[in-house]
Amino acid sequence: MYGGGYIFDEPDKRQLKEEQLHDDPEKLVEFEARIARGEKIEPGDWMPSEYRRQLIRLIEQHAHSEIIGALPEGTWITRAPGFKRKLALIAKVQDEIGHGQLLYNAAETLGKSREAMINDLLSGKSKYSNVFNYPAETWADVTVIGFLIDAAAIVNQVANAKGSYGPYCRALERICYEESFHLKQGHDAFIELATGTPAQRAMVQDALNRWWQPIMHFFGPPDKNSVHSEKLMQWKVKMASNDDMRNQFLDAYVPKIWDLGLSLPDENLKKDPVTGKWCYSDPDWDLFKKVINGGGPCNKERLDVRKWAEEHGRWVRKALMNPAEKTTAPVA
Ligand code: FAQ
Repeated sequence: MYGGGYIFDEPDKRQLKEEQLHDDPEKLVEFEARIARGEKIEPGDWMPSEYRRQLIRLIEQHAHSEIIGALPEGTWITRAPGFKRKLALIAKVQDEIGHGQLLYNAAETLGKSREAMINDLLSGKSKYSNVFNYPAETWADVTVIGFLIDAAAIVNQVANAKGSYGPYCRALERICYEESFHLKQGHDAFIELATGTPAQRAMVQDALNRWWQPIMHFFGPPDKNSVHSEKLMQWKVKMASNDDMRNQFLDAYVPKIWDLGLSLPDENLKKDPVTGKWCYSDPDWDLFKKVINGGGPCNKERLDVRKWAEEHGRWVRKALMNPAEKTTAPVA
């Protein structure tokens, strides 16, 4: 256990069924009417137990993604090419950790403690975004993350900022302002390589080839296989389906990549002129499942770093909680 006991634990499925039986049907009707009228639900308001459980799951996974997501780029702070790129990267990584804080705060309003969320991340019980389980091998990888993963995150977050749960929407609004700036710095660094020397172009092409499939996975399984979309969309937590978000992303960013004379590793990728939807090869969904369940190339490394940080920061948390008590830093 990291950092103490549970104030709240996510109910298991049997417990949840039990709770749902006690959801007052009249209150449920009124709740759904409020959602239909576009009202925001606030922490003290009545909400069905399944709405609470789903929000905790989604916001918590999002928070974990931000703090784990800082790691691939974080490893490049000391190696960023030049002073200005280094400054921008330091600021971006700090912002991502700040987003994690905002999101943990939003999830806490639903009754799950920070300690319980961190414990669930470190034990592997909670998920975080698939994309952060791949290594950032070259500087070009950092530009692909800053440009395309931030872009993908913005597509998702701009949509969901209009959702039904007040604290999550307000956190997303602020996050989107910062992510938009991240996207600009990522795009700028990406263009610099794409319009640079043959070696720089080759490096960015190689990074695109390796990151394309994880980025296609980022929006989640196809709608027909999405477990949670139906309920989440009914309750306006998710404001666009996985396939719609993927399509929006392709619409906005594939032309920008092609305009730079770069290619994407999918010969079936094209926009259908009749439907306006993008066609693409199905990414490997078995690989996606493996990666999100702990079997990706960097899952162990990512969690090990967080465990180290948790252990080595314990004395600081203890000192903050009990300023009168004598605390000493562990010897490194
Ligand atoms: N990775 O039924 P659905 C960022 C899981 S922030 C891992 O379709 P849902 C910022 C899903 O949890 C990036 N797991 O799920 C940044 C579920 O498993 P469960 C994170 C995934 O929730 C940029 C199962 O598959 N953003 O990048 C993924 O309706 C650069 C079935 O799937 C958010 O978290 C995945 N990609 O839709 C930081 C936004 N996709 O829980 C640093 C909030 C699906 O039943 C550098 N989240 N799964 O065991 C969402 O909008 C939704 O959760 C989706 C998935 C759209 C991701």
